[in-house]
Amino acid sequence: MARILTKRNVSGKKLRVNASCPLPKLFQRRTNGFVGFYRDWESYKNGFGNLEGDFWLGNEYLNKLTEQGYYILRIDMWDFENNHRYAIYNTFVVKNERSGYKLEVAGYTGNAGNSLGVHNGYRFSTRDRNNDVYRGNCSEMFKGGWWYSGCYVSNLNGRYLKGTDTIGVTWKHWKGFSSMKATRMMIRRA
Ligand SMILES: [Ca+2]
Repeated sequence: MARILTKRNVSGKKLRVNASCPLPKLFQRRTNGFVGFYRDWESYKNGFGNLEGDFWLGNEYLNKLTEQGYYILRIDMWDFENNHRYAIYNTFVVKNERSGYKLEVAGYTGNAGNSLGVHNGYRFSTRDRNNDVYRGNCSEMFKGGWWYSGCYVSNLNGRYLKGTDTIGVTWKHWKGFSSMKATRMMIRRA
């Protein structure tokens, strides 16, 4: 039996979410710099961007889905030479807003290296919501919204750029501070 949740999508329209759907659900995509990811709390909460292009589906959406079922997280990434790597986590939960959309992630497999594991247990931070454990503001320093700890080992919502820069779209276990050409993050019912 399908469980339908009602959510507002990135343009504010209500959408129906089939919570029992086994198909992968894309919630982040980077392919170019046309959509800026240096956004505030409300933007990351409700989602932004273009579902046909680059977007973040929304922390509220992730919370609603992942707290009521078991979800696997899959992350794919490509460098500017079109090499591809992936990371899979067999546990992925985004806690509610009150918790700061705290991340629970475990069970890494893949070939990209485990650059999200150290973010386990940390709250989401945006430029206007300093929830990290560093004395400064990690989001402001590294130009993204993420589960910064003190500050990061991955920064997939960083600034889209070509080259090596700490504010880029980075996954340290694979490419260090070399920014990615493309990324996508998706969840699938376990
Ligand atoms: Ca801080």
